[in-house]
Amino acid sequence: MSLPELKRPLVCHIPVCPFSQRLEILLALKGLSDAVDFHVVDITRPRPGWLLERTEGTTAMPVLLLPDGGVIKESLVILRYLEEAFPEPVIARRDPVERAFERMLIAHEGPFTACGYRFVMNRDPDARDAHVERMLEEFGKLDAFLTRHNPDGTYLFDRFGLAEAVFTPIFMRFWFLEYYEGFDLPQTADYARVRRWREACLEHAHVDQVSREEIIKLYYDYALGAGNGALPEGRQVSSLVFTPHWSARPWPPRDKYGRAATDRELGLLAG
Ligand code: GAZ
Repeated sequence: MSLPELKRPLVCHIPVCPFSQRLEILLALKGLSDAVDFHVVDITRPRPGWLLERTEGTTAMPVLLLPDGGVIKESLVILRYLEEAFPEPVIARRDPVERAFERMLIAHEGPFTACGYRFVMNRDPDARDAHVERMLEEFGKLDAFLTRHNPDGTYLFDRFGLAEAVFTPIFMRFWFLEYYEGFDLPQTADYARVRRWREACLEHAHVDQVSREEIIKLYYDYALGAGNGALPEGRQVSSLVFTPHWSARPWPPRDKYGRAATDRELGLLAG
């Protein structure tokens, strides 16, 4: 396929990618899901030529293609662009100080995401405890920030806003830590504030673009240390493929440190 002439901005994305779910959540909050078109890219195959031409060779998704030829990369930048290009209803904070606090919390997302990502991809059982500790440290930082800025509230401010759109997809991906690592936040006062935030984020009406089952099944290869559509040893088909559809596949084994499941056991062979 070649790129048709665009009438509206086009987001090229990988379904189930947390970075593109942020954009979907923001548009849903605004009631503007139709303002932007989405084009699905298969992460297990090489990117189409028309896309590489527009991105000048970079492969990370999401990218936003503008009708005038412009290209916007990086989910947080695209998020900001959408907030400003479609200003009503406002989702990000307007007050300069509140905006700064919002951005400070959002600045935690990189280390937070990377920490969970390294944890799920770890292959060394002896390193597990250290990963748990680092993950709790990251949750602890979020707890401290929320406690400082809104001790009695649920969200960072009075409602689900930009920071929540940024973090919720990551909280959802971290269901894989619960499934493959048996990791969850301890039920202690130390994490009560971030737990309350996370629960409200996960229950919000506009975050239903992906399900827990889809995440667990598609991210199996991450749990084996193979990210971004790479193939674990001995396998022919990535757990991130579109067909067979995830809903038709069995749940993967929880034990990521034991024997890895085969393509057949994972329901990845068509027919
Ligand atoms: N900083 C970029 C942004 O837009 O915010 C990151 C974009 C990105 O890494 N996109 C990935 C990609 O396109 C797909 S989503 N990779 C292919 C390529 O060619 O670069 C899941 C995670 C995670 C990190 C990444 C992903 C994921 O840690 O789904 O949870 C397992 C990749 C939480």
